[in-house]
Parts: sequence; structure tokens; C-alpha cells
Amino acid sequence: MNRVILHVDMDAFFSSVEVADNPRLKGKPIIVGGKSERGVVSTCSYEARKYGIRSAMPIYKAKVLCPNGVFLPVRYGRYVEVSNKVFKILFSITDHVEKVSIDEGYLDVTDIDEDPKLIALKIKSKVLMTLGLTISVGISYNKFLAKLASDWEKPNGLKIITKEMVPMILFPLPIERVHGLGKQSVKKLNNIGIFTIEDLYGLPKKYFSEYFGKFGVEIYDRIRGIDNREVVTERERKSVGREITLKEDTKDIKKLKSYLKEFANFISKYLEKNNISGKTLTVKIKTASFENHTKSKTFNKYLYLEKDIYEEGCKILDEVVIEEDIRLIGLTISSLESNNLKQLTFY
Ligand code: TTP
Ligand code: MG
Repeated sequence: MNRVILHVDMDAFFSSVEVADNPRLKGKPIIVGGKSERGVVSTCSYEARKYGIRSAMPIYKAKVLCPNGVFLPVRYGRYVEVSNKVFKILFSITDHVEKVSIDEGYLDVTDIDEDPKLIALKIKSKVLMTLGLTISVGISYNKFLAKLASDWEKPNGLKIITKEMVPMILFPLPIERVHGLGKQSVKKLNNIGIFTIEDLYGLPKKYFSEYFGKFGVEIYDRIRGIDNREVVTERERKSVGREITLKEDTKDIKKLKSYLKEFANFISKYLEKNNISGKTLTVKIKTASFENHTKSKTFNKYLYLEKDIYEEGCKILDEVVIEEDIRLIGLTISSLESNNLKQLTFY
């Protein structure tokens, strides 16, 4: 049976929250970003986008493009508060919600006996009525196409992509829009005359895995409208972690541990936010010669504190013999369990 997936994404999220909190700002070019001249734009209103301003652009450049814009600092705590309310609305529709970021998520509504378009309209009106914000919704039979659909008619969009529409929608898209194709690959493909997804259709499958690495086959499938990824709810999530490819390869254990500290901070915040904890820690390293090493340890208690995750992560790293320079380091926690459930089993 075909699945029905919704992808939802708030419009100009941080700046829309600013307008909802201060309606006098409505209709103005608003830029939310780092305070100093050296900061970057987090996001801007659609009015500001007309001036060519984009996320990640330096603030000073945005000021040149739009000197009369309203420049506001980031109020992250407030956006988290609003985000939680948005997700509460999504969870009122179904439990089958995957949170992708502060303003974006997937819903699997296959089992809901209602026209998906009506579900989308319900979400849109609830978000508007309770929060004064607009959200764009994409509907399709897989995640890739649902995400493409939510972006299609932004802002305040509602777009359905059916199987029949796939060639028409996908063929003219520039290959930059294919998630997983890096800048280098795009350049290489452009050099041999491949610019659109339709052009990519001419490439044999073998070529994809050979040239685009481990995501090659996925990319081959995606452009044909095939994507079997599930909508994964927090309860079903198997692990949480972070990894980084270092700017320069290193053997400096202090430096490597400073990354573990950052990761432990991220992981513990994530666990706290989702009211879960985990039993297994895994340290992953990749050497300068691209060899992967992973070492895991399972504990007889659940970890959730940054301090514990960091210290145990360091112990695992100490046990990995490092003879070569390290190119990548990562830390992951798994065997996750809801804190509520743990309490229940305890009693
Ligand atoms: P996005 O959903 O990418 O952007 P958006 O909601 O502002 O606009 P759109 O209508 O195109 O969806 O990101 C969500 C929020 O994440 C955004 O409001 C601000 C923040 N963000 C950053 O802080 N830095 C960035 O580079 C990006 C892309 C987003
Ligand atoms: Mg958004």
C-alpha cells in the first residue's frame, strides 16, 4: 500500500515569530541574526528576501543590501517555546511524527482515514489560529517528495505530489536540488553536460555507486521517485550522536577530547529535551588513511548527564590505540529508553 507522508516546515520561522510577538513589524523586511557586524543572518522575512538576503549571509552584507531593514537579535529560547507548541499541534493529529529540526518535521498519516489535504488544512489553520504563524505542507508517498512539495509553494504552501506527477516535477530540476550530491559532484556532472535530473536519467546505475559513494544508489532511486525511508518517531530512534571531520588531521588527544565534550553537551541536551537516556556509548574515529575504528561500551546504568557521557566517552577513546593522525571523530549514544518507561519498570 502506498504511504501518505506529510512534510511540514514553518515559513521564515525565527522572523515570523518576531512578527507574531510584535505585529507592528508586519510587512517589513526583518533580518534575524548575530548581533555584531561580524555575525551572520539566521533567517529573514520574505520581504527581506526580495533584497537578496539569505540565511548564513554576513550581517554587514545584509545591511548593504537593505539598509532600512529591521535587524533583530536571535531569541532562541522563544523560538523553542513556539516550536514546542507547533509540535503539540502535530502530535494532536498523530503520534507518528518525526522532528527533523526546530521548525520542520514529517508525519506518516497513512493510517488516518481522512483526505490528506484536509489533514494538511487542519494543521495549517490550527497553527495560524493558535500561534499566528504560517506553515507550508507537502504531501506525497515518500519523504523525499513530501519535502520537495512543502518547499514548492512557500510561504504558506500546500502542495501534493502524486506518482503521475513525478517526471513532470523532477525532470526540469537542476541537479543541485538532489539531496546528497555535493558541490564537487555537481561541478563534475556539469562538465560532462549534465544539468537537470532528466540529464541524470541517462547515467547507468553502476556509475552512481562508483562516483557518488555510499549514497550513490540512494540518489539513483530518489530521482526515480523511490525513497523507502520510514518516518522515525523519537520513541523508535535508535541512537543520537554527532561526528565531525577535522579541519586538520591530528593525534592531539586533548583536542580530540574537546570535541567529545561538545558532542556530550549536544547529546545530553537532546536526551533531556526528549526525556530519554541511553546505555551504550560508541566512539568512532577515522584515520588519515580513511580506516574506520569504532569502540562501544554498554553500561548497567542509563546515562544522560553531559559529565558522565563525556567522561565515559574519554575512557573509551583512551582505549583506542591511536597510531595515526585522526581525520574524523564521533560520539553516539544508543540503547535508548524513555525516562517515564524506565520509572514504570522500576516500580
Ligand atoms: P529554515 O526552515 O531553513 O528557514 P526558514 O524557516 O527561516 O524559512 P523558510 O520559509 O524558507 O523555511 O530554517 C528554520 C530556522 O532555522 C530559521 O528560521 C532560522 C534557523 N536557521 C539558522 O539559524 N541558520 C541557517 O543557516 C538556517 C538555514 C536556518
Ligand atoms: Mg522553515
